[in-house]
Amino acid sequence: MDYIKYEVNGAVGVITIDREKALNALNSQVLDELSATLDSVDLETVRCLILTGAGEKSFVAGADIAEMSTLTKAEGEAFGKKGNDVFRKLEVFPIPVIAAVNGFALGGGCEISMSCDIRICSDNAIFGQPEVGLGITPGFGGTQRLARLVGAGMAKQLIYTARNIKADEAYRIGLVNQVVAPEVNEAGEVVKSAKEALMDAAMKMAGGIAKNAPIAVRNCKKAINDGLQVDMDQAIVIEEKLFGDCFETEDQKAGMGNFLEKDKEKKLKVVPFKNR
Ligand code: DAK
Repeated sequence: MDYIKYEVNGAVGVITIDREKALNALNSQVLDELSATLDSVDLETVRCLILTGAGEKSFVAGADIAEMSTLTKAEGEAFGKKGNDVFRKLEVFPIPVIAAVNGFALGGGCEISMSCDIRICSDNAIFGQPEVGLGITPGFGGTQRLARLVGAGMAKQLIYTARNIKADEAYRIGLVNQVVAPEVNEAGEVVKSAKEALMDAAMKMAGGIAKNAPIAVRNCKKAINDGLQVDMDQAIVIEEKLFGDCFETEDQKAGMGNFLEKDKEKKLKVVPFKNR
């Protein structure tokens, strides 16, 4: 792989988009490599993924404008489909994916972060959908996912004006779950850079998710994702089925058994998930 790094740290996998010279912009090769990396994740052992960009300056500065600039209509559609397929793969990936957004998350960068379950960002992060300034619409799901995350009115304002927003505003409108500042000592010296502090926070959150019952966590992701696509009557049925699916698993027996034993010290016994 030229542009994607994948490391596993215990039950947490970290995918890094590593094309720093172009601020990690998404070209076809990056998208192909990201797709192949997701296919290679060992779901028997990895329980949460973190997606980030290489360096301190940029998460992903968008789709690759140089590559897109000469596309025909048909090629543009094919490029859009390539991106949408990978983004959708992330969105419905069986385990949670946390976007650790370091710096610019513009256009396709904002869109890929929105395909993840949770976004946390460094305090220097910048989000935006600048496409209308480039003569195109957001093409990797931005019109759909931004509206679902922050509401139609705010999404329309951000997309029509192509205005970039800083981390604090992204937090205020609910686009990100957490903003992480660099760590400074009493003398005001930076002891942990924005990126290091961000990755620590992402690892901490991922570790917290990974220690919970994996079948239950997966079923929660599916229930939320699938339930949001249908009306409440159907959504409740989706939840019932996924709730029922947790029973008779070792996780459920151990988790409830431990509680009933009143053994507070005993940790939930989490068994490796078996693909079904
Ligand atoms: N694509 C290609 N290269 C990029 C890039 C991008 N999006 N962003 C930055 N780079 C490259 C720069 O060209 C530069 O390369 P060199 O000149 O050094 O070779 C290098 O990264 C460093 O960038 P700058 O020199 O510009 O760095 P600055 O600090 O001055 O500025 C910046 C940082 C993030 C403000 C600036 O680079 C910038 O404005 N970048 C573009 C941001 C942007 O507009 N992103 C949205 C792209 S549009 C669709 C499918 C997908 C999409 C739409 C439709 N369908 C097929 C329907 C998605 C669209 C987008 O994502």
